[in-house]
Amino acid sequence: MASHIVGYPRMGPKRELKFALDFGVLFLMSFYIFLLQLGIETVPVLIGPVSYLLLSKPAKGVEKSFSLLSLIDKILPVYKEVIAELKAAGATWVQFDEPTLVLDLGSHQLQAFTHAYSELESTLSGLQVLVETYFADVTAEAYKTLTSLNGVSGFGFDLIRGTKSLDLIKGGFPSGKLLFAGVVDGRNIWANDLTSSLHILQALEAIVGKDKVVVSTSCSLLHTAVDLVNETKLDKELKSWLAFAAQKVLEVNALAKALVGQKDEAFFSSNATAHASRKSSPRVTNEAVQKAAAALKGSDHRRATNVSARLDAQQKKLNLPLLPTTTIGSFPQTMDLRRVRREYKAKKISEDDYVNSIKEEISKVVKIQEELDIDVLVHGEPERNDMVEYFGEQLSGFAFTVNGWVQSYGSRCVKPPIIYGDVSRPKAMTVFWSSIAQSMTKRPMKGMLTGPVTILNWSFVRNDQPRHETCYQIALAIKDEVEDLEKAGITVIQIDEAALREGLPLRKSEQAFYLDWAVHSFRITNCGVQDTTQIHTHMCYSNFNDIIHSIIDMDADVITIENSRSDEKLLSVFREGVKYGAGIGPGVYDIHSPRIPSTEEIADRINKMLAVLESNILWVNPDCGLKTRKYSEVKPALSNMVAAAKLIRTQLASAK
Ligand SMILES: *[C@@H]1O[C@H](CO)[C@@H](O)[C@H](O)[C@H]1NC(C)=O
Ligand SMILES: *[C@@H]1O[C@H](CO)[C@@H](O)[C@H](O)[C@H]1NC(C)=O
Ligand SMILES: *[C@@H]1O[C@H](CO)[C@@H](O)[C@H](O)[C@H]1NC(C)=O
Ligand SMILES: CC(=O)N[C@H]1CO[C@H](CO)[C@@H](O)[C@@H]1O
Repeated sequence: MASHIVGYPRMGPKRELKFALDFGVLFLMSFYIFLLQLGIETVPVLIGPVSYLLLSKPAKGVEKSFSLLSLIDKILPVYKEVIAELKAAGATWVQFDEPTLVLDLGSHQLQAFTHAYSELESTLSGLQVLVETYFADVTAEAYKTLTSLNGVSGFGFDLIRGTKSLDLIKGGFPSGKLLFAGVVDGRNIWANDLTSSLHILQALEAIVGKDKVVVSTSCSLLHTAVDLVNETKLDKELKSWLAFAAQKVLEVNALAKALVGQKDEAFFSSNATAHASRKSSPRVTNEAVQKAAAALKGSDHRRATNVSARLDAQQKKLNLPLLPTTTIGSFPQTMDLRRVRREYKAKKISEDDYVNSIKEEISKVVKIQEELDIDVLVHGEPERNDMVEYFGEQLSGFAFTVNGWVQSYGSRCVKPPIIYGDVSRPKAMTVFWSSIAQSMTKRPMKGMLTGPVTILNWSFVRNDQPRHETCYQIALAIKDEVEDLEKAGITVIQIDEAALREGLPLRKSEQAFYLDWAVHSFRITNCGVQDTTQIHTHMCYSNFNDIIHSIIDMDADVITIENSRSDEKLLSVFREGVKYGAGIGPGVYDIHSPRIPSTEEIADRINKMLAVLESNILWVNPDCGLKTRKYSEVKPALSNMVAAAKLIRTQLASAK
């Protein structure tokens, strides 16, 4: 075996956990045998036993101190059974994914690997065994443990992310074993630099021996788009820079052949031409943007006045009641709305008709909110398809695929934009609609933007400059938008950073650097506004207690948080004494469910929050946008929410 695709297609490691040992084995066996009967021999892939436990969550009610690793001897017999079945079916190889080997593991956890593979050794005999790692490089300790495992014939490394693994291999590799070199990026969409990869492979071969290097993708191809072949909207030049899964398979094969002296010169030279064209293309480089982003480095960006003084200035202007009510941004996206957008895109309806339909929808949403007596309104985002695509389509440096879907989780898929060049904003993106919406009401209308970190994380990002540089460029574009909104009279602007927590690197050593540039990028977007302009941000996944100080450092005036599914967790951080002076709106009800919460229930939630947060900083809002809900659910739920806020306001006033 000289080339290898890391388990394609299949479920991601976390998903796999749920299935692996029950349904998964069944699937695995039936797929394996099905393909074998067709005469195609595949490598069956199993999540490795230690990663299986380390990535599992204890069931509810299990004591915190319980170590999942203590279950290892319970699950190894199941692994043995599966391995025996695979052997009986005729398998010659088996792959164990142990992605947790790229985490910061302690010696106890590392010992679990040694123990598990020693236990499996006799069952594995007669099989070729590959242990794969991916998504980052491995530490020196993990490398030592991994390469000393018993019964293993090959080790796989992600050589795209991080450089440590490469150095470790250069420092020594067990003789006679195979090295699965992940030189083709499984998580991005860029064409491989074949010449440079070949050099790396040749250098590795010089260390580990002839015929001991297997060319591989850096991880499963689950994380990239499927095939470039049907991408009709991307131009020829841009397409020549890209490789989706189907193209990556060709790259892996071309590299493997080249390594044994059968280099396809035409393939290599055409890819070299593509690389050269990408490097020198004026579509990629925008001098002015490069300069502006470079000027940000090393300097700090913060609003001049501290948050408590700003909140005072804002309150003078906004004159909001205690426990102000608001929603996160989107209102239900009806079939009609989707049809209008689709027809406009397909040029089936005129611009005038489109604008009028959207205006009508905004007017409806504004009226509903006024009738409900919500304090800070939103326009409902009827013109937007998606939080990132909407902005990407209006920024330069972005491209969009027609079929570039990637599985996000379960049956949910996303179609990330491709950032291929320096990012700039040719013209205002949201001012038109926000101004129209504001003109329909006397109440404050929130301007709604997606933050730079989220745009970055939900896109396929350039690999020819560091992520943070791309992020700074997006931040500057959003900054222009924030300032244009302010000029247009929008006094509350929400900049969503739903993905801030999601982008956190796996390894602790890299987390501080990430948080630093991510938080800095957010501050850049709004450092230029007046004290009286109120900046909100919204975040998903309340599990960010570990980064609470970074969140405070974002210096937003108000933060709303998806919370209602894990109330206690979020509030505990404040109970433990973290000082939070800005406004905060932990979601008071879960919009992911059609259930309509009662007034009492919401009031109870607000009271729980008031036990740990000051009443003058607490906001009342649902936990997320309402786009996936129906009006028949949204209206009564918001009505109860406003009633609950009013109830507690009265109680607070009479308690004085
Ligand atoms: C590409 O389009 C052709 C023709 O419509 C179709 O048969 C094929 O399945 C498509 N391939 C992919 C990968 O979508
Ligand atoms: C914030 O700034 C105001 C005036 O600018 C000052 O009086 C106040 O002490 C500052 N508060 C904090 C917590 O630094
Ligand atoms: C965001 O970034 C993280 C870390 O790189 C990654 O695990 C996650 O899949 C990304 N999200 C999306 C939607 O690409
Ligand atoms: C990703 C990429 O550019 N692949 C190209 C490499 O060269 C061969 C041969 O010309 C093309 O077929 C690939 O599309």
